[in-house]
Amino acid sequence: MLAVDVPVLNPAPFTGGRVRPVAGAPPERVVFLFPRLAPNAFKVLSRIYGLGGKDFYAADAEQFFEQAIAAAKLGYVTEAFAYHGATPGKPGSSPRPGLPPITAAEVSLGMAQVHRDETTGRLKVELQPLWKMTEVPNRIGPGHGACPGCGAFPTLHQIYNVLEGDVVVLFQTGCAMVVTTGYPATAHRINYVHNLFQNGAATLSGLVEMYHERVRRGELPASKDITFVMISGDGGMDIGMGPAIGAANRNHRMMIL
Ligand SMILES: Cc1ncc(C[n+]2csc(CCOP(=O)(O)OP(=O)(O)O)c2C)c(N)n1
Ligand code: SF4
Repeated sequence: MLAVDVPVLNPAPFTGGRVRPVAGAPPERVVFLFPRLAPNAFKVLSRIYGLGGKDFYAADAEQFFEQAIAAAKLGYVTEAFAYHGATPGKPGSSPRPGLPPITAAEVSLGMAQVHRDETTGRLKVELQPLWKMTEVPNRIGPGHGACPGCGAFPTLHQIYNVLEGDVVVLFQTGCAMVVTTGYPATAHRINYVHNLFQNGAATLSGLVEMYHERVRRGELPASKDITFVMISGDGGMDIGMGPAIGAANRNHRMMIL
């Protein structure tokens, strides 16, 4: 038996079925004794609801109770997992094929040369002219939902132009993330991750460390060209300020833009 000690405001006589109060318990507390349950005696029905902002009404909840009661009466669960109230769409259809992922070779065109000045220790960066940079294919595909004239994407393109090799990018929540990731498509032609303002820096720094650790163990091929970049806005730099400063203090090999 399993004993559960429950404080009660109104210790009325308990008339439950298999669960019963212990005789002689003080009047302000009731100790219930539950028959010890066999392993896996619980039956679980998982239901996902509210997808796509669908409302959830009392009638929906009643359906859940009816399904639970039916399972209890049957003694087993016929449908362990189901979506509730979701529109199935067109199950056979698939999105139109988009542009292929960008390869590292396509974007490694020498748009920036970096030299260390050995006397001062400073880095000297020489950039190709902007007209020359137009040769670099964009890691963000065209046709996304940004407003015409949005400044975010030319800026990103300029940064991407000078980053050679593989790039893993994490966008925090914000307009640039929303307009490029309309389900089921994506405009990102490189490895892309999204996470929340307060999680972005922790997520990307974790990926950085996981990557280098797996390279160290010989589980991933070493690439000296991989760059981890987090794209942040004022959301990420106020709600996510602490994790971003933490990532900077820990000195992970990543960039925050
Ligand atoms: C964890 C979390 N907190 C708060 C919000 C609400 N929120 C949505 S967008 C946004 C501001 C985003 O600003 P910014 O990062 O500059 O992006 P942009 O203005 O380009 O959309 C906030 C606070 C959210 N989506 N998620
Ligand atoms: S940030 Fe968003 S709302 Fe602003 S111009 Fe760009 S796409 Fe439009």
